[in-house]
Formats: sequence, structure tokens, C-alpha cells
Amino acid sequence: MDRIDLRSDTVTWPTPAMREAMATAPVGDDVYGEDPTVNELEHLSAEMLGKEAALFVASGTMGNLVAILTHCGRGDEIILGDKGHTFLHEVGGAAAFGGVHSYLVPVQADGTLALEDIRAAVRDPADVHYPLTRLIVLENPQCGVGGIPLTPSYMAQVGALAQELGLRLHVDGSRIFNAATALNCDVKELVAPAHSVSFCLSKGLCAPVGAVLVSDADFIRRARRVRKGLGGGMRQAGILAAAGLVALREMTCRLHEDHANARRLAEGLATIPGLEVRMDRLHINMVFLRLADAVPLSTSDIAARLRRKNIYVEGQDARWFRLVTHYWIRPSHVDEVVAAFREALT
Ligand code: TLP
Repeated sequence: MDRIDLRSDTVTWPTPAMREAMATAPVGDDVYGEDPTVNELEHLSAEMLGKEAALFVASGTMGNLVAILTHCGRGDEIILGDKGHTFLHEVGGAAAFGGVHSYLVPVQADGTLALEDIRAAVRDPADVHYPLTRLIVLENPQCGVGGIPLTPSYMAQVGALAQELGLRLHVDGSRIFNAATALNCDVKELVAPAHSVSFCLSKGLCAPVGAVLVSDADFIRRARRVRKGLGGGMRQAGILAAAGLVALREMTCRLHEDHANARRLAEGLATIPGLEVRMDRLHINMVFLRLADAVPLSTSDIAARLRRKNIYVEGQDARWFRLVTHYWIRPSHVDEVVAAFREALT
């Protein structure tokens, strides 16, 4: 990369192996089901996540939207977290395109939705005043409150609750491999209680485009129709899927390096007066820090100073930064960033 970019892991470029695979991928018309590379990607995704089938989609947002529209009909309701990406940053797509209503419950400081809050959110289906509750949406890792991985045991509890209540469970697993890495568990175990999961091939896995929705075969058959309706039926998409295959085979097993760099960054920044680093939110490839009240600069002032050194950072607001490490960030870059922050603050 030609810069040190910590604004997100969405900024990652494809690796040389991905560019090579993209250039040589066998392709076909995926709407006919004839793209061998897409088929291979879907097969491998389902296998790695322990589900029957998979669907290649354009983005994480599309994966969540296709899942919700496949689980729900117009006027149905989903239970989701008030700090979840699906509620905050997906354009209200469930309501806009599916007529699906959202019932928000608070995301707790540990990233979970409290089981009693989920239970209390379920509507009485016999009462004609209410929409029908269909689906629980969890985000794992929960990125809005600190990139917190939700444990297999919590996932199992929500899965059991969904079963008891006759609901389905969808997981926005945009960075699910980061969660599995942080928890040192098999991703299959983490998503076993979910009926559907979407995960991104872009972001920390470095593919230029794409996400995958996994579930049982019947659900994926129906989801394929929803994707087509949203304009997401792609043709020779094997060019993109080829990078996704490299992402799954080569990138899922190296995420601990990004997590170690995030720790190195957090520990370095924590030595700088004026920076309050949330060490308790250090789980995956994200570092959260706040400018102390005494610091007369805002996050945009500091971002502007760092930009002169070709370092890209972004504030979540005037006081908080989220810094994200990824494949293109090496330990030496981390040390440069720490030095640049120190200089900007003195
Ligand atoms: N997140 C982006 C921004 O949209 C905030 C980021 O920089 O982190 N689920 C989660 C948990 C996400 O963080 C994101 C992207 C998505 C879904 C959507 O993925 P895309 O961008 O592929 O639609």
C-alpha cells in the first residue's frame, strides 16, 4: 500500500496472490449457476462455516439485507441491537426494501443483547395490534461497542432462546473470522446456533469485493431469488470469487497478526499523555481511544497532522478514534503511527 491507512480494514487492497487468481480464474454465467469459481467459493464457504449452502453477494450490507428479506415478509419484525451495524449503517434497507420493522434492544457493554431484553421484545402473536416477531439479528464481533467477540456459549444461549420462542437467528458475522481468532475457537462452533450468517471477504480478509451468506440449502435457494430481485445476480463473478477463495484459504489463518499489531499500537499509544486507550476493548484488530479533556485538539485536527505524514486515521466523533489494523499494516508502520501521534500531541 502507498500509505498507512488505519481508518478501517475496508481499505485493504487485494494481495498479489489474489490479483493472480483473479486474472486466471475460470468463469461462467453465475445466474445460470455456471461459474465454477463462484460455485467453488460457495462450496468452501458453506464447508468452513459448517452450513449446507452459501450465496456470494456484493457486500456485507447486501448479505444482511438478503438474509432479512429471506427470513421475513412485509410487516414482520426483527429484534436487533441499537448499536448494531444493521441498524445504524445499512440505510434502513430492511424497512426500505422489505417493509420489515425493527425492534431495538440495547447493546450491552460486553457486546451482547441481554437475554431478558430479547425475551421482552417478542410480541404476542395473538394480539392484532402487533407485527409478528420473526428474527433475532446478532453482530459478532460486535464492532460498535469495541470489536467484542461474542462467545460460543452466549451464541448457544441465544440460539436456544430463538428455538424456544419460535424465532430464527441471523448473525452479521462481517468479521466472524476475527472473532473466532480472538476466541481461539473454530468458526463452525461460533455460528452453529445461527440459521444464517453473512461474512465479508473484503475487510480483514483483503478481497476487493464480496461477502457470503450461509445457511441451509432451502434458505439459500430462496435467498438466491431475493438477491436477483435486488439486482445482485452477477454474471462472470468468478473474477471476484477467485480473490474470495484466496481470502478463505490464506487470510483467515493469519488474523492473529493483525490482532497482535492492534495490541502493539494500543500499548504504544497508551504511553502518550493525553490519549486514553481503551485496553478493555482490545479484542480484535480494532483500537479505541479517546482524547483526554485537557487536549485542545479534536480528532480531525490530529487526523490532518497525521495526513501530512501519509498516515490516514479518522475520528468516530470529535474525541474518539477507532484505529483498525490489517494485512497491509506491519509492526514498523505501527511504530511510525505511535511516533506521529506523539508528535501531533506535543
Ligand atoms: N463496516 C464499515 C463501515 O460501514 C462502518 C467499517 O468501516 O467498519 N457489518 C459490520 C459489523 C460492518 O462493520 C460492516 C462495514 C458491514 C456489516 C457492511 O459491510 P459492507 O461495507 O461490505 O457493506
